[in-house]
Amino acid sequence: MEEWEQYFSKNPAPGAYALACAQLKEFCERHANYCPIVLVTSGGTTVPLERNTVRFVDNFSAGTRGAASTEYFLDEGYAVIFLHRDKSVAPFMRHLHPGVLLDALEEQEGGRLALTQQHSAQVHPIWQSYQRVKKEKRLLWLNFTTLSDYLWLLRAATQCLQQHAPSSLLYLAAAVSDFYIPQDNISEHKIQSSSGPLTVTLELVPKMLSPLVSIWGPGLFVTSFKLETDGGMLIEKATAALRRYKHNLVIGNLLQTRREEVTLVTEGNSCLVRLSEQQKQDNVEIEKVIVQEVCSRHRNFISRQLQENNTAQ
Ligand code: PAZ
Repeated sequence: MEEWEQYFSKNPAPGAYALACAQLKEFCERHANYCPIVLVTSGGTTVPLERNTVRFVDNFSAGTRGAASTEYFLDEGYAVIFLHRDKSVAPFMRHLHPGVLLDALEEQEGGRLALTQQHSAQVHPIWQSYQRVKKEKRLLWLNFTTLSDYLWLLRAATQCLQQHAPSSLLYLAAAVSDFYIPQDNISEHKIQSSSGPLTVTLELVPKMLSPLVSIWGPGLFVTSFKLETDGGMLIEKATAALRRYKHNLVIGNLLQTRREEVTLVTEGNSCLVRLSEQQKQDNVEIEKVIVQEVCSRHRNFISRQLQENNTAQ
């Protein structure tokens, strides 16, 4: 049995998983004939140290990339499955920071609170887009917290979308833990400090891109992200991932500069995307540029696949 198969040999948490699978099926069937569908993964996964979890290992990702990209995919006409870390940055809502919101309100006659004219003008187009997407039911919200929740949902979503290849796209922006504690080794209850210093051994998570590309989602356009902190390694690591998993696109980014530049790596080619000074002044988000580029490559991919299918017939 492959390592990844062992991971899925245990059952998922009951209830929420079954509901998510039903939602995925309904969502994909409803949209597949009308628009392309993208799975956007977003935010970081946790690795619990205890089964009744008090403590866990986490990472830095707030989910900004995934949330912003979701809005731009919706603008491009996609239906979006937004698989995100619970309480991470959310599309549309991200523009309304709770702290700032209090400053954006003013008291009207009669004591009613309303947005100031300036804030109302800013929020209005976001509110309109949100309402349109909601009416068209083009956004499916699925959430995870732990690595395990994430992996089960990733597999289910990929298998659903596979039925609708090549017009479905995976955009894997979540920061997924590379390490975990297997179920059998997790302490049932809160680890006691009275037992002295804690030594934890984290095992390597099986590389899920491998079954994802070749078994769960063959024929899908798969875009993964690769994060590094050492600029000298980025392209090499991104290229190695592409060669190893044989998917369509790796987007390399550095922790320090990820809001202003990324590198799109395909077989034999790497293309730096960097916001210009003008774009920064105009508050253009890099996700807008990334998503436009990914959609254009996805459209070319679809055309090529259709041509190949026609030639084969
Ligand atoms: O969530 P965020 O906007 O703060 O960061 C985005 C990101 C750096 C997590 C993403 O662009 C990324 O690189 N995800 C993949 C990370 C990896 O597994 O290498």
